[in-house]
Amino acid sequence: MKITDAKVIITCPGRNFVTLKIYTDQGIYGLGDATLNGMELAVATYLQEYCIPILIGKDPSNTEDLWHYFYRGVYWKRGSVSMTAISAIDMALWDIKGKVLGTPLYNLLGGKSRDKVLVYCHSNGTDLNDLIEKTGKDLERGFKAIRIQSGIPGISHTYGVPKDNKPYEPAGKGLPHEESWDTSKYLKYIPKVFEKVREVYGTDIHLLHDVHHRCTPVEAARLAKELEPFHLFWLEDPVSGELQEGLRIIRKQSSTPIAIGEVFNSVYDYTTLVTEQLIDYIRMPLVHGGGITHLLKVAAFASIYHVNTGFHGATDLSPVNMAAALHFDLVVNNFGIQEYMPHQEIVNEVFKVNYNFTNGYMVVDDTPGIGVDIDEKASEKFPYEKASLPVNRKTDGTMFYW
Ligand code: CS2
Ligand code: MG
Repeated sequence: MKITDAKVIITCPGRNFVTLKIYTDQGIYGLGDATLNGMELAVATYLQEYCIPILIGKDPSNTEDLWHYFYRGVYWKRGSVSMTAISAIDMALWDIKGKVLGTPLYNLLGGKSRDKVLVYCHSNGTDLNDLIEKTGKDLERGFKAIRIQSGIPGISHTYGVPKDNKPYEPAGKGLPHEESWDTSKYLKYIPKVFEKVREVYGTDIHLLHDVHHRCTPVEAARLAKELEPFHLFWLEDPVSGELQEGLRIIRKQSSTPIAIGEVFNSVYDYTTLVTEQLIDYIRMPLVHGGGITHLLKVAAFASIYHVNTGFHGATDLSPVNMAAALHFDLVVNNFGIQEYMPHQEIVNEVFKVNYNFTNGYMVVDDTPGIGVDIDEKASEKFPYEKASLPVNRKTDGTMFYW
């Protein structure tokens, strides 16, 4: 079998998505997600100018060799842009493999270890009352695990909380807008938020929280310790995680489970974190972490150290990634949880999905390969629109992590 062509489809049904479509001489094609929020065109260009010409004529069955061609073989390696491109290629090749063999992706990865995938949603309140109301609605919808984010008094715009009561979308139109941040106000308020949520909804639900990289290790240690009584499922990205050793400070102080790494893209970002058991969940998603081929290895490595998966699943990852992640989640023994931020309805005009949510869990059907298709004609109705993630400054103007 040979790859005859590949193309990059960029579309914006409510938000931008980049999809790689690889064609073969057997009339079968595969799809891979190549969406990197705010940097869509950089990935598209890397795929179009560098990767696609190399792929043409290669045997798509050789997923392992082709992965190493684009990782080990390429001198300028790693980084979000090139790893997203590798992920898209890898996903599309596994999709082809499944379609050729007439079997869903989960069978190729080892078969089902569970029947359904535990997912968590986002409950984002502009203030505590709004949060309590929204959490109640999420519970009514059947969610068993909920990520709790709240507006903070005295901070004009908090990560994860939409201003206009619309569903939260991280990227805004045009160039990055600036937000402002005050760690001390945040640290003072968040324990009260969890105290209230537990008081109202009890201890049966799983609660999660995303710090979004905004603490130093010692601040994160204080937060993790103060949140201990509320038994979080996890505290996400308490620090930026570039300094892996920094997690030792948090770990020594607290037993609150830690999830990290939605912005990571290689197993090498995780070595100290995993071997020293400084975290409990790996967040790196298939779409940014080198695809199925790499994540299978990362998950196996993590499992030796009792670290589980908890893949990133925000709306800026396309339905192709979501379905591929669900196949993966069904298989690996050390699956922990999957993030599920439902896409807007309009996304279904372009992507035909094969998964659904019922009562706290998600499943994919038995369509061969990943099982998601793209309607190219419909995708043309939604041309690319420039959008960027915000940047963040401390209240005195100092540039900070967003
Ligand atoms: C977040 C994301 O889902 C998460 O945990 O951290 O909303 C993240 O900010 C976006 O995916 C960025 O594009
Ligand atoms: Mg996050």
